[in-house]
Amino acid sequence: MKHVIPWWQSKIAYQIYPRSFCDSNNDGIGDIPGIISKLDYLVELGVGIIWLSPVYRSPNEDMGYDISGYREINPEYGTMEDMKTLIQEAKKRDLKLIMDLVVNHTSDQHPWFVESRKSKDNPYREFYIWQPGKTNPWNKGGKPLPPNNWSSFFTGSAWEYDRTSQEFYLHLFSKKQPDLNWHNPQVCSAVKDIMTFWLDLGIDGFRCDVINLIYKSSLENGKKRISLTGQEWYNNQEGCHEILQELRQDVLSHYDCFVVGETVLTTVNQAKALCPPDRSELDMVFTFEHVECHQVNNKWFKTPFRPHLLMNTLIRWQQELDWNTLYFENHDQPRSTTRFGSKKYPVESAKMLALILLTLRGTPFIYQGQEIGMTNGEFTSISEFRDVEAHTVWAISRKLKFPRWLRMKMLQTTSRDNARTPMQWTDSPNGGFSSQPSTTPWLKVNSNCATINVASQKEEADSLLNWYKQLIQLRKIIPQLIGGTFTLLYQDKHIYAYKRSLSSLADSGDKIAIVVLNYSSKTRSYPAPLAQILKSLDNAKILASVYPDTTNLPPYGAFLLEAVEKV
Ligand code: TEU
Ligand code: CA
Repeated sequence: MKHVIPWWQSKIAYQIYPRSFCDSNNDGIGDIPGIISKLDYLVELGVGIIWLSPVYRSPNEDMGYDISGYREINPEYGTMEDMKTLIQEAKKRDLKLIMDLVVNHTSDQHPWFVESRKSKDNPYREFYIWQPGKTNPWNKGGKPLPPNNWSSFFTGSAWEYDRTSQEFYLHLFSKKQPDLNWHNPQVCSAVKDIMTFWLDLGIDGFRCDVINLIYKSSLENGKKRISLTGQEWYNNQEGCHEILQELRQDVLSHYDCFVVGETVLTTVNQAKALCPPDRSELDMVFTFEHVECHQVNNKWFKTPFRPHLLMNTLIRWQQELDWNTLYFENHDQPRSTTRFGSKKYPVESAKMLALILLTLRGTPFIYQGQEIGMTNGEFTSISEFRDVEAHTVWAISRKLKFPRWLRMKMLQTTSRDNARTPMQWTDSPNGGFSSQPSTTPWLKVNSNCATINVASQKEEADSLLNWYKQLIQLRKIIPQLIGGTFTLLYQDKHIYAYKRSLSSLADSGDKIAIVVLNYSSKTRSYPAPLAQILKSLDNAKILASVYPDTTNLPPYGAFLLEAVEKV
C-alpha cells in the first residue's frame, strides 16, 4: 500500500513576521493588506504553508507575543475583515495558513489579567500564578522577596510584585507577560474556545509558542543555578503532555490541521515524546539544539561559529527523529547568512545552506527574507533597537558594569531585531517595504537593500532567490526528497554527503538523491571514500549545483544529484 504523505509534510512553509513584511498604508508598519498583496510572490516562490506570527490585539511589549485580545486583530495590522480576506485569498491559491498560538502567557493588559490583579478573591485570580512573597530576613516589614529563585528568559527574576494584592505573579518572559495557570481547567477550556474560533474561520493549524513550558509542576526553588533557574519544574512536564492530548482530542482532531510546537530546552527524546506517531500530541517541533550548539559558554557571548558543530547536530537529529521541522532562521534568531554563512562567499554559502534546508528529511520553514539572503541589522545605538529583550539585556549588563562596546557587540550579534528588519523588496531607500519611499519604517532598514532585494534577484538568473525557487521545485518532483530516508554517506570536518532514498519495487535498484557539500572557504578535492561512492553510482545526474563545475569542491560548493543505486 502506498503511504500517503500528509500536506504538512509535503509542503514547504514560509514564516511571515507581519510587522516587517509589507506596509500597504505607509505608516511604517507591516500589515495584513500588505501580506495579501504579496501572496502571489509566495506562490511564485513555491511555498505551500504560511506561518503568520501574531496579529492579535497586543500592546506590543513583545511585538505581539503579549496578547490582550485573542479574537481581535491589532488595528495597526488591519481589521478582522482583512484577516478573513487573507484566509480566503490564501485558500484560493492553495496556500495553507497557520497562526501563532501564544498561551503560556497573556499580556498584562488582557482582561483576564486586569481582573486577576484586582484582588485575591477575583474570579480570574486563578487564571494566573500568584504567590505570597518570602519575608526578607534583613528587612522585616519591607518589600518581600520573590517566592522562589526562578529566572526569566529575558534575564532577571521571573516574579513581579503587585502592590494592590501584595503578592507576586510569575512571568517566564517580560513582566508584562504574566504566565497562565494551566492547573486551572478554565484556562484550558478558554484556550480550546480560542482554537476553535480560529479553526472555524478557516485556518489550518497553529505554531504553539513555548508550548513545552506551559505546565508548572511545582513552584519549588530551581536546584541547578543555571542560566534558566527553575526549568526542571516547568520544562516538558507530564502535565504538559496531558494538556496537549486534551487539546488534540477535543479540538484539533476535528479538523484537517497541523500543530507545530515551539519547544525551547528540548532534547531529541523529549521531542519524540511530544510528537508521538499516533498524532495524539504535536505533529512536529521547533527545537533549538542546532542553533545553540555552537554557543558553547553562554548565548550572549558567542564563540566563533564552528560549522561541524551545526552539521553534527543536524545529522544526529536526522538520525534519531523520524520527522521534524527544518529551520535556520525565525524572528528570534540572527540571520543565517551572517551567522552560519561566509562574509567572503555570501551567496555561495547561502546557497549551500538553502540546499541543506531543502534536502533534509522534515518540513522546511523559510523565514521571510532568507530567500534573498538578508543579513543582520546595522544597529549602532541602543535607541535603534525595538526588542524588549535587547533593552533588558542592555540594562542588566550596564548594571553589571560591562563596557558599552561589549554591550553593543552582544546586541549586534545576538539581538532578535537582527531578523526583524523590514523585508527588502526593492532598492528604494526603505527597501520598498512601505509603498512610499519617504516613509520611515518602525525598525531601521538595512542599507544593503540597495543590492539585496527581491526585484533585482528576480531578474538575475543565478540569484539566491532563483536558487530557492529551483530547489523548491525539485523537492516537488523528486519524491525521495520528501518521503525518503536519510543516510549519512560521508563526513569529515568540512565535507559532508548524505543520501535520501525510497525503496522502489524495480529490480533495477533504488532511485536516490545525494547531496554533497563543502562547508568551508577552501577548495577541496573529493576524499577517496566519497569519490568511491560517487563513482559507484549508475546514471548520476546533477540536478542543482552552486558551481557549474563539480570536478572538485570549491568554497561552499554543494550539489544535489539523482542516481540509481546498484542492487
Ligand atoms: O520564543 C521563545 C524563546 O524562548 C526564545 O526564542 C526567545 O526569543 C529567546 O530565548 C529569548 O532569549 C517565543 C517567541 O518566538 C518569542 O518571540 C517570544 O518573545 C517568546 O516566545 C515569548 O512569547
Ligand atoms: Ca501599515
